[in-house]
Amino acid sequence: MHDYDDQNIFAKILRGEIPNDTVLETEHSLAFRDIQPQAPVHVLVIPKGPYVDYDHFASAASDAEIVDFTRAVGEVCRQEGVQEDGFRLISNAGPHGVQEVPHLHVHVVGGRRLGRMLQ
Ligand code: IU
Repeated sequence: MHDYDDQNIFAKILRGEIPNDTVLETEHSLAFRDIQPQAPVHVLVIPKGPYVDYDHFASAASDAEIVDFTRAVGEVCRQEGVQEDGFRLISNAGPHGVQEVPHLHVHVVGGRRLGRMLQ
């Protein structure tokens, strides 16, 4: 279920094999701009550990990793200035969630009024 592919693009970003536009780095998390932004603010926040999706992370990560990641998402929202007008957090998982990259990521999307749901 949670087989981790260490050749996925975010694993390569974490290993420094592929460049990225970092907005925040913490002990256990990295946040960088999505290469195909869907809104003025579109940042991906990922844990540095090899977790496929939210369920895998929530069940296998340490408390320290979970706290760090949760705080990193909040810090990105503050840093990007979307706290006041609002934003959306999305984490796609598996085929029904149309997850493209099998490494947990939370999309932080904002900077404009969004539709009721993203496709
Ligand atoms: P997902 O469907 O939630 O798995 O979306 C993956 C996201 O990763 C998508 O928004 C891509 O534009 C984004 N992305 C990226 O930022 N950098 C990359 O090298 C690749 C995908 I490949």
